[in-house]
Parts: sequence; C-alpha cells; structure tokens
Amino acid sequence: MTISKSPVVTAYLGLGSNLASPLEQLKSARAAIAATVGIKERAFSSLYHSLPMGPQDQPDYVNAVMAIDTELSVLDLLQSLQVIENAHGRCRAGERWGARTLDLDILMYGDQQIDLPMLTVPHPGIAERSFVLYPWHEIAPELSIPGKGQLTDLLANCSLAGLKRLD
Ligand code: A4P
Ligand code: MG
Repeated sequence: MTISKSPVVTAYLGLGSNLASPLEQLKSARAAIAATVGIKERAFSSLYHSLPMGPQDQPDYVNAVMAIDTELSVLDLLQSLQVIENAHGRCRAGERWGARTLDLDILMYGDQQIDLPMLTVPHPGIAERSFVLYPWHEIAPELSIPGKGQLTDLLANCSLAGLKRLD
C-alpha cells in the first residue's frame, strides 16, 4: 500500500493585534504558527503600525503578513489559527472589528476561491486594507490574487491611511 502525501500549498496569513503588547503578540504568534505540524514558514514581512479600521475608540494596531507552505487543508489551517488566537487570549464576545489581542486571517490559500459560511478566501477585505497590502507586497511583489488581480495594482489603488513600517 502506498500512502500518498498531502499536497503542499502556499498560503498567506494576515496577523493583527492591538491589545496586551501587540508586538509581542505578533512575535509569539509567528513562532506558534511556524511550530505547527504541517506548516513551514516561507517569509515574514516587517511589522507595521496602523490606525484602527472600524470603531475608532480602540488602540492602534500592529500588523504583518506571513507566507507559509502547508500540508493542512484550508479548514484545518483555519482551526489551527483559531487555536493559536485563543491561546493568545482572544475574546470573541466584543463588537465587530473591535479591539483584540490577536487576529489571524487566511488571506489566500493557493489558487483557491472558497465561499463557505465560516470561510471566505481570498479574504474579502484585502483591497481596502493598507495594513494587509503593504506588508504582503513586501514579501510577494509579483503575486496575483485569485479573483482580485495583481497585488501591485491593488496596492496602487490603496492609500497608506497612516500606515508606518516599524523595523
Ligand atoms: N472567516 C471567514 N473568512 C475568514 C478568513 N479568510 N480567515 C471567519 C479567517 N477567518 C475567516 O472572525 C470571524 C469569523 O470569520 C471566524 O470565525 C472565521 O470562521 P473573527 O476573527 O472571530 O472576527 P473579526 O475579526 O472581528 O471579524 P472579521 O470581519 O473577520 O474582521 P477582520 O476582517 O478580521 O478585521 N484595523 C487595523 N488597523 N488592523 C487590523 O488588523 N482588524 C480588524 C478585524 C478590524 N480593524 C483592524 C484590523
Ligand atoms: Mg478575523
């Protein structure tokens, strides 16, 4: 009997935090993601300071984008990321787009377009979010996003909106 290996897919993840030492949250999340069985880190962007999108009565955010190679199915990847969010004190009772210790979004998973009740990929907010597009472009300047076009073109149409690179 041959046991076939799961195919390896390149995926991109958005990381964000605006509570409880955001810089440390992102560094710790990066380590936890890279240590997950079935995930290998390919690249990690600079860290960026961003103004809050959504309710304005919350602290500024730190954001970054990570590229991974993964053998996990997209739903297993989502579940692993939610386990890591929870381990970082993520509380889901608050308002939409409210403050959070850690938010991990699947921006893209190979060339797949997924529309399920619990998962939309590519992430629907990409085109309007400078805190996603700028760090992402830093690590994947040639990327084409399924259903959305070239990352470079999305970036050209998105203002910085107060985004600042931290390192
Ligand atoms: N879900 C659907 N698609 C995805 C995906 N591609 N990746 C579902 C991850 N999750 C996805 O998410 C709610 C549900 O979305 C999950 O259970 C999953 O099944 P959540 O993280 O619990 O809730 P949320 O984050 O408050 O909602 P939402 O609409 O996903 O918000 P976003 O898009 O994550 O935005 N401002 C700055 N400057 N920087 C930020 O990072 N982030 C947010 C949250 C608001 N303002 C921000 C930032
Ligand atoms: Mg989210």
